[in-house]
Amino acid sequence: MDFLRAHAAKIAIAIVTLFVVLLLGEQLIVNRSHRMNTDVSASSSSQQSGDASPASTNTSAPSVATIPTYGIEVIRSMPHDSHAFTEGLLFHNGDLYESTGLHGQSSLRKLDPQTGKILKRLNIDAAYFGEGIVIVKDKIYQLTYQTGIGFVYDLKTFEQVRTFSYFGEGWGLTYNGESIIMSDGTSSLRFLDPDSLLIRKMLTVTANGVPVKNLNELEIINGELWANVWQTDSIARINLQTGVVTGWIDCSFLLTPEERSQADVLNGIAYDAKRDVILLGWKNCSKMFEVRLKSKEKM
Ligand SMILES: [Ca+2]
Repeated sequence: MDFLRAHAAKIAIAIVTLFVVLLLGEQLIVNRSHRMNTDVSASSSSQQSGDASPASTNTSAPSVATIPTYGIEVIRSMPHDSHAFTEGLLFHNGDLYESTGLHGQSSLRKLDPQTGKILKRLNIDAAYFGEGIVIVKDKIYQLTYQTGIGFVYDLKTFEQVRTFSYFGEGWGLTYNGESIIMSDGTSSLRFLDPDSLLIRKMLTVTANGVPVKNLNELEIINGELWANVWQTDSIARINLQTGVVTGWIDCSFLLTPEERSQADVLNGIAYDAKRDVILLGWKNCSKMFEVRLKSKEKM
């Protein structure tokens, strides 16, 4: 008892100190808990409001770029030989040229660009199935589908001046001022030297990273490559450097149901730069259509 009496003051101080320490500790814990609750509440609120906070951005699904579809407006229709199994169309110095296919019906034609009337025609040996055409300088080049032989004609006389060979199938042709560009039914395009007709490079066409096969008739329009996709009424607008499809053009509305039932597939694209007019044609269709691209997206 003497010990307790002697140290009562110290013991009392120790008890009070311990009580104060415990009280402060409890207060600190309460404050910390409250701040955490406040933070969670703020974070939750910002996500629900859909703002551009990193949290809401990170939780959103990865977006896939949508390739726009462009509209076209019809200027006029013009007559077309419904017996012509169109495999290629092009303008050259205001004149219109057509290649037709099928064994025994293949031909090279020069047409009146206003009336569609056949001005000049060269029938091709029935052993060959005419395909895409292109004009470089004073020569017309024509592919022949699966026979691996191309014909080169004099532009004015249609006289055959040489042949060339290629592997695989021959579908469409066009010219970008440097190379002849050739499609073969796959997603790959060949860039050919116009003189040697050897391959300079290959380019794969893709849409959203996926190869686009069945590329068919070709045309260069204001620096872009246009290619229709076989068995569809769609034309792809293609970046010539990257092969990326930057837009689609839906041409299906051009044909009436009756014309659609009579015609085969879309397979003619020709651009007259002087008039800024695009001519579209279907195989065995009695009409061709002069159109212009609308400046705005269709949808
Ligand atoms: Ca063409």
